[in-house]
Amino acid sequence: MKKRLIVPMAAVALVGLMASFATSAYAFPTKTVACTGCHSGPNVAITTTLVSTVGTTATYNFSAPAADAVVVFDGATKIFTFLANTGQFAVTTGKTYTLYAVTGPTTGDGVGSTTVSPVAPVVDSAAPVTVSDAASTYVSSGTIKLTATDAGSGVAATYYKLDGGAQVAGTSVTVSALGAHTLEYWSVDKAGNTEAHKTASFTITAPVVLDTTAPVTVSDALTTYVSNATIRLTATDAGSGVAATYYVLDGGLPVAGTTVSVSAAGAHTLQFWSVDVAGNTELRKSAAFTVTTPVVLDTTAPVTVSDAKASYVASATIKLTATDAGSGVAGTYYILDGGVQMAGTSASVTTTGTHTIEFWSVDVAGNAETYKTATFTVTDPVAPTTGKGHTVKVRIPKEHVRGHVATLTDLATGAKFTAAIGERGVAVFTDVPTGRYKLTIKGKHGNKTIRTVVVKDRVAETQYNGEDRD
Ligand SMILES: [Ca+2]
Ligand SMILES: [Ca+2]
Ligand SMILES: [Ca+2]
Repeated sequence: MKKRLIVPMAAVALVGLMASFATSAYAFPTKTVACTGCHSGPNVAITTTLVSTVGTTATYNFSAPAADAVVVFDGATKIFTFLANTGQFAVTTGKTYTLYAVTGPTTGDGVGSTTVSPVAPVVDSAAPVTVSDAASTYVSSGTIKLTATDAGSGVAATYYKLDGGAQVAGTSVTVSALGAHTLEYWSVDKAGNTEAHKTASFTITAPVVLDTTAPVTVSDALTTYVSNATIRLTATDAGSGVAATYYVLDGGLPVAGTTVSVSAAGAHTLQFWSVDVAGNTELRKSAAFTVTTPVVLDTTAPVTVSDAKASYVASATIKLTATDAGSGVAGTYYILDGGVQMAGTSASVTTTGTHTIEFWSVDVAGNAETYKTATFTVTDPVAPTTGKGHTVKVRIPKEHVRGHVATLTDLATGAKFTAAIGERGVAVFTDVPTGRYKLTIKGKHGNKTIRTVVVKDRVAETQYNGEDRD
């Protein structure tokens, strides 16, 4: 019976044990009270998984497949008891919690433990800070490094744009293009904070090279040009580069330049050379060329004019003058009175009468002018003249006898001309200019003015047969 009771008791005790398991039946270890020997059996594996952290509350799942029970301690305080081998619990961040797993209440049973230390999510509102190591000048090429730091969530990425180009992710950029450059750069942290863009300016310079070689200049000069020569000089230099090109035309003064224009016809000589930036001077070169006069197409005949007047006395000399636009006058010709063709620009005629001269010219290109005609007359001289005036014969009335003297007095100038009265009462005055004269006779009755005598051009003889007048 007792045993029978015991059995039920045992059963009850078992039930009671089961009922009190969470509080006392399992002797879990604590931080402050060592349960020495409570559990010394095989290790009971236990793992935790962080489910979430919201604010300061972290939620974990645990798993201890071999365990019968699991407890969670906050320091020395047991805060959760699980009579199960899986479960979930929530704790406040900022502390370390210990989980124990056991397989039974006796010392022969196993035990295991683990800890969790939940932390609150980082609150990050500050952008990263990126710095560059860019120098102001690089020779040949430069490599700029970007270094970003972030307080909080940490740097997610660093970006840059070179000279306004495409956005590139990276922290190092190498530039070798000569000249000035601008690098724009910034970083983004893991919380999504983007740094304000920064810029670095720098210049890539060409390396300094030792240049001991003079430039080389070439010309495109031809040997012959028509009307105008334009010669171009092209210089190249290995090293420091061409500083200047010079030339001398026909031994003149040096001129800086690379283009030479010459329009003066004839032979020319061009000397040219260049100097590089390092000061190396090229030996002068020379080009000889000729500028020729252009061939003009001439289809226009010359034009000839004569100075022929309508009439001439005693003789005529006709001058012919020819001009030509283009090739120029080759020759001038004339035919006088239908005679033989003559070459020349002057024709003389002494034969009295009416004459005709035909004249024309031919140019170098062979264009012949249509002949022109001039008609003129040559007459005999009206009277012989001597010196500056005329010979004047005056017949004096018979009472003024031979041996007396006749005088012509110019009424305008008072000039006097005298002549002896010869046979038949004729007095001959020579070299008397045209004009009006007073005729005076010096006879036995003294001086007597006879009359006025008019001497006209080409009227050589004036006679007076009139009466005496005072
Ligand atoms: Ca940050
Ligand atoms: Ca050079
Ligand atoms: Ca012509």
